[in-house]
Amino acid sequence: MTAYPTNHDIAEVFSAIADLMEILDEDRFRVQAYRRAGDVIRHLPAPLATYRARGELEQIPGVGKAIAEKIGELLDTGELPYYNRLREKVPPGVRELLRVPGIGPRTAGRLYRELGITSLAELKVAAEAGRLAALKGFGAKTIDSILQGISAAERQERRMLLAHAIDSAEALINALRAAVPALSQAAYAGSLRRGRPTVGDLDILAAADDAPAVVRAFTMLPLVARVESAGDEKASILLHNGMQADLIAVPPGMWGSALQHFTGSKAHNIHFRELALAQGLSFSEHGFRRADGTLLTCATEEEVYAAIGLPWIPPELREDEGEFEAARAGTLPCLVELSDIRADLHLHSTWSDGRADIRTMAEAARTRGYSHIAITDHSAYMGMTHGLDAERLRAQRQEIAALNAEYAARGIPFRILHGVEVDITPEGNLALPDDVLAELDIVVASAHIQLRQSPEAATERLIRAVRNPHVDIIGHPVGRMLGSRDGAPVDIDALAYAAAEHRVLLEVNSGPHRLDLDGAAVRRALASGAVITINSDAHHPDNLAWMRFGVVTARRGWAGAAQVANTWSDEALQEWLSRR
Ligand code: DGT
Ligand code: CA
Ligand code: CA
Ligand code: ZN
Repeated sequence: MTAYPTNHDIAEVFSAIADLMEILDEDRFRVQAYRRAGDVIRHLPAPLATYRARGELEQIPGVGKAIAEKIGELLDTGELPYYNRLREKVPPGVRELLRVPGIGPRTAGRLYRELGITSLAELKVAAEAGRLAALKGFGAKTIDSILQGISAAERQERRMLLAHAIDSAEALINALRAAVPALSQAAYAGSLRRGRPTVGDLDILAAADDAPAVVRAFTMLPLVARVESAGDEKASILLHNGMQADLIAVPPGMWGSALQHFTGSKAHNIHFRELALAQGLSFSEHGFRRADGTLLTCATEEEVYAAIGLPWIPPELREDEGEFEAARAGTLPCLVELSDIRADLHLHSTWSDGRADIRTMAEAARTRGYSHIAITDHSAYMGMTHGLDAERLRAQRQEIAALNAEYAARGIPFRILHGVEVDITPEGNLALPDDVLAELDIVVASAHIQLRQSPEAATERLIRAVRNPHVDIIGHPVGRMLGSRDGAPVDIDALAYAAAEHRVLLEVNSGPHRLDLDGAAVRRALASGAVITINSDAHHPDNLAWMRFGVVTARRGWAGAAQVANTWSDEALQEWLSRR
């Protein structure tokens, strides 16, 4: 843990304590108390340090004297001896079992205490060997679903977030460029280039006259922990951060065909090769082989697609979901680009759980060339004292008005919209009254708790929010967290239809764990006539840069700039929202 633990860090500690106690079969009520504390802290609108400074820790629901003391210890030292002692009693691999869908702490505890299982690998061996049947209450069906869960957990473990993968791929490419001055081109391909929310491995492509020298240099980069295989054109390595990377090195004249091939997807490539074959061309990463045996090489991807009579297809569309048909018909969309974005309509500040004040967030947005932003701090909800209520919203409004006046006086064409991120209750009500919402420039409505609902309830919840005349944006509509939680089973078509009718924007939240709506949902939403907005949901000025991941996600949903409301001017946005 870092020297200054965040609410999230501390919440994780309490959740871990609850898991460990449950694994050890300790008192249910104490387990529940820690679990509740973890959940509540995770959703607090202000830093725990602020609560403590005001002597209000024990006013947080679920936080009593004992937990308040532990929060204090964690804030001061970053450590909790009580937690460390618990961890010593349970091998680390036992908590890993919880990643298997269907295995909770109680089951993990029984697997550990009754069968001595201390890791996913051991669980797999035991399940396959039929040893789980020895446990009371473990029928064939349970064991079967555990086996399926294990492979799901294994798959998940190996995939990384797009944002992390891009960071590493760019670092690798920069290091390679520095090591090989004669490199003519280098780029990442694979699912990373297609912008998938998670990525299995990094596929790096390099072009140089001396391909084997590039492979050698690649395997010797300091970032590389282990070389798994290496030849003249290819190498597979493991990075120190645990990521797997493939390098393919080609002569510059083959760059286009290699880039096309290694970008994928596999389904796109299969369809592509069928189309090529129909024209008597056999395609591989080396180029097109004609019937007479001669090779047609392609230095650019444009040449690759042109060879079979198609325009270049953007990588984000290459999933064989209609892109070939659109390319042939000349109806490929002109996709939104990062440079089209001129606003970020979901930002937090220190007024709730953000890490920087409004001015700092605004200046970060100006640095990015934006013309307007919305500050949308959290509403007070679930009895939280530091979310915004009517009174604090009024105070915040004055601060924003003063900043806007300052920009106007300095002749800077930049405006801060005063907004809020208001909670949608499980029933679809909003956590602030209508007259308070009416005073705001823009309202983001989001669901944060109790996302496990039936499809009907989850959809109705959001549609009720859409129907509120003050709501302008539905934030992270599905509520998924990549790697830890599926989203709510929202009917995207029904939501989008309602959003289009009531002129409410659907968000593509750019947070690396969210990317919500995802590409497929964006495509459906646009088809139902909805308009989207791509927002960073930044809690820190650095996080405004997440916008690029949201843009890639929207592109995977075939979104053009006109369908993304934050490519519009402030006036155009106001005009659109007011015409309802
Ligand atoms: P990932 O890594 O699981 O997120 O997904 P991709 O799409 O990056 O897949 P990967 O790394 O296995 O391969 C990268 C691309 O290279 C893939 O999209 C298509 C191409 N490719 C690689 N191996 C094969 C293959 O055996 N057959 C075909 N058709 N294409 C391949
Ligand atoms: Ca890959
Ligand atoms: Ca690969
Ligand atoms: Zn937010």
